[in-house]
Amino acid sequence: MEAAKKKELQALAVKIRMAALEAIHSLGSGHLGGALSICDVLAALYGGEMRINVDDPKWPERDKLVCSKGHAGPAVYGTLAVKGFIPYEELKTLNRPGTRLPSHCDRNKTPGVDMTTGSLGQGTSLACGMALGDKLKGRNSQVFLIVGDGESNEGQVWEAMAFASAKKLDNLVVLLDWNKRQLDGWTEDIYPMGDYVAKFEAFGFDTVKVDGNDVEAVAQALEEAVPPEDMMGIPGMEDELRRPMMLLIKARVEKIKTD
Ligand SMILES: Cc1ncc(C[n+]2csc(CCOP(=O)(O)OP(=O)(O)O)c2C)c(N)n1
Ligand SMILES: [Mg+2]
Repeated sequence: MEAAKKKELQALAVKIRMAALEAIHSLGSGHLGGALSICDVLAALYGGEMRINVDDPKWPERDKLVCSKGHAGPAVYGTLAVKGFIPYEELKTLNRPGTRLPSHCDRNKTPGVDMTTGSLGQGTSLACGMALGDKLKGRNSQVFLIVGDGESNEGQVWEAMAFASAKKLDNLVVLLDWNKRQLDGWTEDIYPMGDYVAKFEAFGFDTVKVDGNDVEAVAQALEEAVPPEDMMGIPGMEDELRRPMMLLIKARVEKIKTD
């Protein structure tokens, strides 16, 4: 990646972090950690990888984001404000009466939000439906799905992942936010899920592990995740490429021993 592009993405990630913080600070409460852990991912997506149109947020051919961990709404809103989908000042209305920015993502309220989420697990099935729908319509669109590591305790996540693989949803990119926390505890203590990479590979996904606090690394992994068009149509090769993708977004968080 060119140095200028890297700088641009890093600056965008900082802006998104600040915007998410400002929104949550103005309200006085919210899922701060869950929002902050996806800011670099959002910068990589909205800073280049995603095909979007600020003037036409519902453009059918666009790439779509499903933030299945809907409680990270303030990070999504921060991104949309920085990109110009909503006025920056509106962030201060987070979860206030009459707002277009409820605490959890709502596609009927916020321009640029592609799917309503908040009940953990459900966004995964919705994203698969959207990816399949885009394929049936012949659209060249990607669906990016952010899933929490705690959220992956939900059986619905695995039902959806099996579906994605069975339907060869190569236009689906799952970003598993391995921030190691869920609400007030360590994911490992509450309900350890073992090896995410092995699980997703067993479900028929291609997988990549990436440093979730390195926006350049996330952007590069995303670029490689989207199947190259010129490889399609090659007999024998096509089936190999028609697999959904999972990026394990590893936060630089380590368990602190207190004893
Ligand atoms: C079905 C369902 N059960 C419980 C909750 C309450 N809840 C909100 S956030 C959260 C923890 C989620 O952890 P994780 O997916 O790791 O997200 P993070 O906070 O790390 O972003 C829970 C249990 C919910 N939103 N939906
Ligand atoms: Mg988590």
